[in-house]
Amino acid sequence: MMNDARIQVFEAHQRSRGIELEAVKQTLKGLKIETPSWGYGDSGTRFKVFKKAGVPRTPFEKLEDAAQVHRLTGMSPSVAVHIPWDQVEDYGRLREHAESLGLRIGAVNPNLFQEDDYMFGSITNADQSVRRKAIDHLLQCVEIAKAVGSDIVSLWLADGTNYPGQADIRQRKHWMEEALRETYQALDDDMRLLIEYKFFEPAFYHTDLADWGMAYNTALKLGPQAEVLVDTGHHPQGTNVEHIVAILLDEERLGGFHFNSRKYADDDLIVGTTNPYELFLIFYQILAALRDDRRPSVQKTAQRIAYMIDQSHNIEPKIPAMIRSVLNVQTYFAKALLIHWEALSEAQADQDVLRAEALIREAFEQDVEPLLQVVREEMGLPQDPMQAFFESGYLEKIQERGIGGASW
Ligand code: RM4
Ligand code: MN
Ligand code: MN
Repeated sequence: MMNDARIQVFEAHQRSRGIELEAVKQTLKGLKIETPSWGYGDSGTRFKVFKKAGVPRTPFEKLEDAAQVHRLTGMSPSVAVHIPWDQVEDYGRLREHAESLGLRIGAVNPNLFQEDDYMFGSITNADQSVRRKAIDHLLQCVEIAKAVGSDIVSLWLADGTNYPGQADIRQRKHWMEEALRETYQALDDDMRLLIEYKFFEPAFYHTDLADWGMAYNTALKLGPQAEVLVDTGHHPQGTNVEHIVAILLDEERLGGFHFNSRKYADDDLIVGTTNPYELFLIFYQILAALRDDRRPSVQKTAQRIAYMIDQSHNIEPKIPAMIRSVLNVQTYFAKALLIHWEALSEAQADQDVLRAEALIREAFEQDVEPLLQVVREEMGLPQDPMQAFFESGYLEKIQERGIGGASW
């Protein structure tokens, strides 16, 4: 039941802050967050994969679980796939299955890190036949994207070395650029290649695409259909991720996000659990770009950002973990929508440091739950998607799948 008094208090409070709630609600209703097929499967650390009962056994069942998240949150109509984890004989059938569930298939992620051949690298391997094999996989993923009706191929390259002197870093860079050029050329005009960077792991000395600058430089060389993907867990400690976001927006090359939380490394925990202020500040930069009427092309970049989740649920039940993640993204997005932009511009023009900081923090501290309740009601969604999921009987139903579902 909606708590009317709480909503009235919220609305009155926002009115007194000078916030136009209708526009905020409209923007909130448009927020879409893609969930990853691999987040529904079993995963673990290098020490252990805990096998859970009820985990999807096939890509088709992963889509069925993802459909629950969308049904209850109204925010996740697309699902990213990873090839070969989600390899099927007939991609037309996979697409139809997604559509029958009210979903579509989103980013296609080539996997260039699990074959023995790739021990010393894939598209940067000194062995020409391994490079060829890796490029062929990239090309196959472009074709799969076309077959499932997706316009995004999203590449994280695991290539790197463990020791100084192990390989010729500059030669590898050229091989990588060659491979990505060939991949880029296979894209249809309306497709995008997202390039995801990460500073370490599985390699520990150097990684061929280690940071946003390398990813951006590569995208720039490839052309306008290549953009950078920011995974929030892929930076050294202390990195100002929202600054990177602002720069990539301004350069019109921010293609998408992999949201997740981290405390130490690439922890892939439920988004918003460790550093919610960072998530909020990322949205602050995006909303600022969306409002920048002087720069229509930056606005366009901000409008088509692909928001995706990239998590591994090692110990927690996967579907509710995904629901929590989607709801957390929505919460911190909603808070950023409550920034008082005009007051902020004035404070910045006056170089009023304390007021500017206070305006940002004040938005972060707003309780947006009443707002989200109204939005959910207007969208015909359950007031409490988490509770609705636990009451739906779906978790009990999938127990019949038994133990031994999909895992990497
Ligand atoms: C990587 C990276 C990729 C993800 C793989 C499984 O660290 O985040 O996006 O696809 O993990
Ligand atoms: Mn990622
Ligand atoms: Mn990662």
